[in-house]
Amino acid sequence: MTNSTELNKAQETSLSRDFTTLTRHVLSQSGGFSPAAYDLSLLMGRIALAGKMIGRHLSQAGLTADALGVTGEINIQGEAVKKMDQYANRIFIRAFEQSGLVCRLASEEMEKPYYIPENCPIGRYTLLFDPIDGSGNIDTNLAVGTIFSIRQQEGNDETEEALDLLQSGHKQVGAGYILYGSSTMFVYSIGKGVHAFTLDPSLGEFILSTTNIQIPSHGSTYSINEGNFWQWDEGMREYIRYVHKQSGYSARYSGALVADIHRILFQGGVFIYPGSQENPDGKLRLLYESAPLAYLVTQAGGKATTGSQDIMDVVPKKLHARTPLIIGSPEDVDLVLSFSQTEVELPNKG
Ligand code: AFP
Repeated sequence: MTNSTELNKAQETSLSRDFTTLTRHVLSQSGGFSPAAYDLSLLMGRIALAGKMIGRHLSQAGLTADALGVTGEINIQGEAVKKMDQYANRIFIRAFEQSGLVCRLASEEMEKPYYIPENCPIGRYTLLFDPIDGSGNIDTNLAVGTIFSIRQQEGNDETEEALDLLQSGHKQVGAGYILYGSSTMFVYSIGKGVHAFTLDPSLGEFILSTTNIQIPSHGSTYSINEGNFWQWDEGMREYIRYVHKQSGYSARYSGALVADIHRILFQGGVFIYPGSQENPDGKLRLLYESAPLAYLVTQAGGKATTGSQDIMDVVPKKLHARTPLIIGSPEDVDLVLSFSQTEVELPNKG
């Protein structure tokens, strides 16, 4: 009797878990069954579909013709375009054509926003995304990600500068990432906490795996490309010397922002991509890398700053603007800032 009751309970738990799919969760998070809630859940479902297709392509990367290596083109950032970058960008465009959801897409791979005129009278949203973050990892079968930011469609600026997109991170109505790692995960927020879903390949569905993620206030990880040490200002170099002298810190840096942030979201710590003498604004792009991750990490109780300004407050001057980034557990972000800002209380640096 006890055994069968326990069995029923276990079955109930696993059934209720398996039925909490991503789109159902978004619907319940956006407060009911209004047309706006349906639109947002459909939109998130299309992003998830794009993610599943990208994940499928990545999982066969060594076996298909157009997954590894570069196309021979140079993108707007001056970087060599990888075949997967181009493929994933096309997947996003196809996922939103004729969806009626998104009027405009902007990505790392496109110089100007991509308009979908047939969606514009009804599409309420603009989607900004980095189709493959960390694409340098693909050829060696390491983790990569996709980052996305959702904004309400405002205005109809079709100029190259897309002036109506040049607004702060507070304009985001949702953001998230997909991590293609040992499993494929979808992590998102629409301003009501941060929630993680794991792709169940047998169902083809993202199933809720962790709800209301809270970033630890401190973690042992510091994540930064120390190869650039001599290009940073003295404050940043001092921070690195400090963690080298302390016990309890571990350097972890994968070359894919999404993978590094995912670790920090769950286990705490700090990710840093500072400005350098050559590139004072660093490498990372504000609108589709730093701002969406700042939105998520802030929702989880963390912090994100350029070093002098909250990332969420930064108003970009152009679509592909870059920004330095210090992001993660609040105590660890404050510690980094303490090496360059006197107004933050200094820890014991003995
Ligand atoms: P790619 O997508 O061009 O590989 O760049 C990845 C990235 O934007 C971010 O995901 C990494 O954290 C960062 O660049 C790595 O840059 P470095 O190689 O300069 O450390």
